[in-house]
Amino acid sequence: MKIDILTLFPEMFTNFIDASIIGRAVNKNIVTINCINIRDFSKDKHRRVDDYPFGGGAGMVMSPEPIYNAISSVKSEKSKIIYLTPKGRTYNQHIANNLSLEEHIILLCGHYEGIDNRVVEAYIDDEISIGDYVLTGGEIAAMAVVDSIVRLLPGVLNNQQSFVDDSHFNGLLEYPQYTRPRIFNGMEVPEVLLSGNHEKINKWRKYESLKITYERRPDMIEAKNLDKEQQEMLKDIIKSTMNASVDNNNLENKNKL
Ligand code: 6GU
Repeated sequence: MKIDILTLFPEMFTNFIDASIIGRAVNKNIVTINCINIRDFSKDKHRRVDDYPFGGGAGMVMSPEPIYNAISSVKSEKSKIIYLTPKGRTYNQHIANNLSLEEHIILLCGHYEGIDNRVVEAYIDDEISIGDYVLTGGEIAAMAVVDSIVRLLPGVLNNQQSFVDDSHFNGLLEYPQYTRPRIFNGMEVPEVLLSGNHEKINKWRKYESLKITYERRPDMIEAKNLDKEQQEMLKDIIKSTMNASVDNNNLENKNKL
């Protein structure tokens, strides 16, 4: 896969591209990541890349020519061109999975009050936001997108199993994990994980995954088709949370007396 990042701040990406799992994927030539400085494509003698908005209003708008020229310098028929903007559709694992199948991705990082809309209309295939909050620019969002895609590419993670259990990959949040020591500050690791009984362990993990998802992201439970075993587990989880809240109410009432 090839990824080109069009940005006014290419230096923000240096450590990100070199470090850890992304760095390893680059070294193994599984992915090529280039940063292109949009300012290099300004024809203006002061290398300006922004201008005042037509119609007035606060802030500056990124001019269309430097962005268009930067896109043209890397684009081919196979390129998927994505603009990172808080106005985009909200990024999720499903989008990451689809993007990991692309050959060439171009990520355009916006700044100021955004970019001239003619560029968006004519040259952008998709607009992505990484959540409902505003960042000063698209760079951190671009890093989130690159990271989530690259880790899915074959050969990047050592253990191919490792992303199928991830939170979100199968539409649920991940079960809790533990490592040594067996007792830490008086807290023990759940007994079942030490049992060596893999059927029991898998069942426990399936239950815990369902439970944490039900508690934190009921919307994900709604969206998912549960198998028979999960449906039974969910009934049990609902029952025990109702009992727990009854217990809590009793406790609260007791405390009031
Ligand atoms: Cl993609 N860009 C900016 N500037 N802010 C954001 C974002 C992107 N996603 C969430 N907030």
